[in-house]
Amino acid sequence: MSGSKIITVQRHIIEQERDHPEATGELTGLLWDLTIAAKIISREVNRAGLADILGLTGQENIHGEEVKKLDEYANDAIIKSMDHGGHLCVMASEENEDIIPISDQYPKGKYVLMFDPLDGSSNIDANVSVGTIFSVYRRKTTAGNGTLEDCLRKGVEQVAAGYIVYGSSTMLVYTAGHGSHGFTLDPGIGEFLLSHKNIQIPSRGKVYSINEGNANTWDEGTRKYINDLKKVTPETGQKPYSLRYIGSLVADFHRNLLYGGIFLYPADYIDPKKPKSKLRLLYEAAPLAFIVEQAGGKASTGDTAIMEIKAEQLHQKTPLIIGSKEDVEKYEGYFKNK
Ligand code: AFP
Repeated sequence: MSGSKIITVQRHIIEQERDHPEATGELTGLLWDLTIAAKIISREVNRAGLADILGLTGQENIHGEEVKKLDEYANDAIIKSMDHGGHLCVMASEENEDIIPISDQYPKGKYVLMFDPLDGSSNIDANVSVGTIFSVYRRKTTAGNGTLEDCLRKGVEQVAAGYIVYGSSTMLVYTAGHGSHGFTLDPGIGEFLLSHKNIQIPSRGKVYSINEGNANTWDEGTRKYINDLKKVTPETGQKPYSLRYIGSLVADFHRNLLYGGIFLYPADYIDPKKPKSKLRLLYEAAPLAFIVEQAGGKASTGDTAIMEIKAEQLHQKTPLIIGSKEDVEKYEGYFKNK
């Protein structure tokens, strides 16, 4: 074992809180509960490949209940881990059409939790990394049950955000506004240990991540930008960027966060009067924007900072261009001049 300190996520959260004497410990409790949900989901995701041979899905379990699909399982695991802790007044999930109230039997807290329980789950049967994304806001209403108003927010109002990527190992990356930090789950002891302190995304990358099959639906600026990334200019030494696209947002984002690069899911302009986006503002774009900004990167729609968009609807969609600062800024130049 090397000489570096072993820091669990719990200790890290507590130590961050100590720097803020006004903190009540509620956010610490909330984040702690979330790590429990993450471990439960991680265990289940790791067993996914055994589902058919062990009869884990699409059949009845020993209690005679039908075994749920993994995204529903993850959704339930988060709700059941979070609803009774007294930290939350309301939740919203990518899987639920409406807000999720806290049951009358449980105390209500001052925070709002929004999450995408298992993003990229269509990839799971191929053993591709998937992820959970979460976002925490302080409530706007003052007492009782939280409302839709508590959920329809601007990204800049987030107090914490994070994701868990279930990959070759399970990693949690979170920010509470003091840098973005990564923890790797040690399955032997069941703890997330600090492995990536104060992550800094390189200011420029060599990778772009986009679904190029959609090229005919893009705006002119995006088309030109992507074309230019492939150019070779011997005079300046510019080499083409490499394309890396998994199709699982957390996995694509995580790689680019560590190595540098740009992820793009622009709007579909097949009908130029009605551009259509795919990714969700509250459950995907805003939390990842908070994390990338805390790591020195940037997130944009092309002309607006993701963090500045006020949600009008729970499942609102947005274009998402996210990653290394200089790469995102360069894209914005192309987008504005389209
Ligand atoms: P699923 O959860 O249905 O697999 O969708 C994944 C996702 O929302 C996001 O994780 C990917 O970045 C994006 O969709 C991929 O979309 P395309 O398949 O259109 O490229």
